[in-house]
Amino acid sequence: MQDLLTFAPEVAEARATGAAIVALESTIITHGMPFPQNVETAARVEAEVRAHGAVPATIAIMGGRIHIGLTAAELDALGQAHDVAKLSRADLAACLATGGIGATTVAATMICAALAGIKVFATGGIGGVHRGAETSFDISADLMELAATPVTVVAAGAKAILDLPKTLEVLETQGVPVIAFGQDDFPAFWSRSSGLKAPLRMDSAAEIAAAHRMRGRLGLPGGQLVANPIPVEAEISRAEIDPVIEAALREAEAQGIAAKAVTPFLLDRMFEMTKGRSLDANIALVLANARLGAAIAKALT
Ligand code: PSU
Repeated sequence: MQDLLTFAPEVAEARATGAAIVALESTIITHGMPFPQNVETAARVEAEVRAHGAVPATIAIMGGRIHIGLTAAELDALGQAHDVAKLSRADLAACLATGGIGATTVAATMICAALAGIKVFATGGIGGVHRGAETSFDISADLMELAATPVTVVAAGAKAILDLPKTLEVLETQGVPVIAFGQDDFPAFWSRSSGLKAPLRMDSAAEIAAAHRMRGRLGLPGGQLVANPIPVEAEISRAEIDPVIEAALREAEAQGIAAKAVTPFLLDRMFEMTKGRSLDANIALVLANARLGAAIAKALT
């Protein structure tokens, strides 16, 4: 297995010394944000992890290998590359076997992080049950991965473009602990509250780390979803963002956008409709998740 993994020098050193490591995904770079903000944000998120006492490991697939940590040049190349595959559990092995270049979603990043022995992963928002899933059956593989792979994922909830009540239902069915951080409500990505109560609440990184360890002791497979609300100053209220989401969803439907293309299409249209505000909020929440991820990773060492 180790011959499939390429560790960046700082990640290799952190592994050797037992330092805290936080995994970061690459789909947010290739399919979640426009260039150049994607590359700038990726570098800022890595810096934020370092500033809070952990080592960042951005994960991507290149040249038939799983890269655990990218150099600045690799990050820049990935951020500008076209035709990067968006990889989930279903297509990770095929991309590795054929030597393609692939960005890892939440699901694929969890798989790679677990292979590398990394317990904590910070991102923006997980995929979930799409609106209209009762007919489209579009449910992100991220939810099933959280049930299968022992990584604690820090996100600002699930993206509000989704059906959040159904997303919480599937997570419950799959036995995934959903922990709101510092509040009772499940956050809604751009907004601090979805209006739905989260199943669990914790107020410290130490508690989250203890719960992660306890799942291991019980032999329960799967990870945890830590739902960290966007910082107050960066929030876009639900009243403001909901009509934008509705408009973007109508366009996606009219244009017949389906499957993996849905989330990138919606994020891109919302960026245009909010004149960049949705992206500013997205950047702020990822940075906040990087900080909390570093604190949890440190508590786990
Ligand atoms: N977080 C963000 N932006 C993103 C994503 C997360 O702030 O673009 C990506 C993650 O990689 C997640 C994916 O796994 O969106 C969900 O895609 P889908 O809905 O197609 O499963």
